[in-house]
Amino acid sequence: MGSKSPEDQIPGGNGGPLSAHQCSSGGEPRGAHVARDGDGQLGDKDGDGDDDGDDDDETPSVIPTADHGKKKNKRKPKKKKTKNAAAPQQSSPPRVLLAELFPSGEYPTGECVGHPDDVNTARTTAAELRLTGRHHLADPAVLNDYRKAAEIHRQVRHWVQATVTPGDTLLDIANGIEDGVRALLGNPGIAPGDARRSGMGFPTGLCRNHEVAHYTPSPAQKAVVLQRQDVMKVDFGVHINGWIVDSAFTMAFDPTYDNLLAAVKDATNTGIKTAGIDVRICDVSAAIHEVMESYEVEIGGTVYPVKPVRNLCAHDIKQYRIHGGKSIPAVRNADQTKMEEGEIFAIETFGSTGRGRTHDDVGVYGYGLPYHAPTQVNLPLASANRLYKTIREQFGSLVFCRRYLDRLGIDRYLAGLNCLVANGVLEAYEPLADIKGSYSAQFEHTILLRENTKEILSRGSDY
Ligand SMILES: [Co+2]
Repeated sequence: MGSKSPEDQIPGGNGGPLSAHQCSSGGEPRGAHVARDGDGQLGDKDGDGDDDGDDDDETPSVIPTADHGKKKNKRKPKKKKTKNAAAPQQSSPPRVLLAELFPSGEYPTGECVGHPDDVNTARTTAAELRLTGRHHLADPAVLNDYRKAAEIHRQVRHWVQATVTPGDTLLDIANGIEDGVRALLGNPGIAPGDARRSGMGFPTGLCRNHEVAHYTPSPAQKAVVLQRQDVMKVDFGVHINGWIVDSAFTMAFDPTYDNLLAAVKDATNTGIKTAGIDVRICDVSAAIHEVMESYEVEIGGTVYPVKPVRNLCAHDIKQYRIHGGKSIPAVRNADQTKMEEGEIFAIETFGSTGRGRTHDDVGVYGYGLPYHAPTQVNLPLASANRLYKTIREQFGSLVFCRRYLDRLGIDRYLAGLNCLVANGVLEAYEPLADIKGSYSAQFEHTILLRENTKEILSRGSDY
């Protein structure tokens, strides 16, 4: 989920050239293949027993676990099927509890790399970290839960990449993602407090073409059908105890957009590579900017430079807070703020063939209470006060959308919702779009700045 910053808040100036620019492995054009080649490990496991009743060989029904060490993505020959009961495997659509796939209770580690400039001797001490409230990543239970959330993200997005095709409605895709996440967690999130224990970190974003961020389908609107020419950003979050994995990718079915997707994937990977403890935000931004601008894409005979979207930023994440307060723009700036040990960042970049700047589009994406929301409010509208209590119980400060209220069986909430927004109690998030006719892409990973390593939690074989 992108962090929006008004353009005039982006510090001016020039962070200067950065030496760290190298094209990362994410730079090769992949475009259309994202939908197809996330299946590097299909058939690669022991015991490909079709005991889930889904025996369509053309439909991948096995979902790989983290295997980011592998250099991707050639379909390996399927092993002979054995009817022996083997370790359970993920189904398609994903419905197998993740805990059943990892009986040890230990979930796969993300990709771990060193911090870029690991020479600082004045590193924060453990005691200081406790004081700043950033000690959670040293807790093995928190770390394991966080890795579990990341594995659920990988398995659910694999299902998207393997099955979503033009002709699908965005509503079905969003519901499919959210049903999958909740099934793998084993938590439908209906009883009060359940969705705060684990579930969606924010409403699934499905933005096409010039829509850049913060669009989610609503049953109240005319059905939106995915087209073959669409470039679709898929952005969803999985949380356990408020620790949110925020990760996004872009799908296209037409190879025209390969370079656009490659640019943004490269820019995001460059941001990830540059990030680390004691690294200044301006240096991460400058590296991202340089890489993004080095690409162009030809669409319909016109060559477009790929522009970084300047008012959507990478951001830190705090418990139950998708935007923790630090922002990393995708354009050069003079922000000397450093990334610090114990911090969690969603490194995301957006590239566009339009202006590289978004405006608020019509409609509402979602709603969120501030982190320190009062226990109750007393507005003139009784239904608003009741709705406030429900929202606080169900979601706390997690961002939610109208679909999430619908599935709780709440009805006639619209007047209350609008009243809470009008009174500044509840924040509403608008869809964000570039100019019509433009195309944009997004890639995003959640990274943990641990004491001795940078863990790219959501890394998979796909991106
Ligand atoms: Co985000």
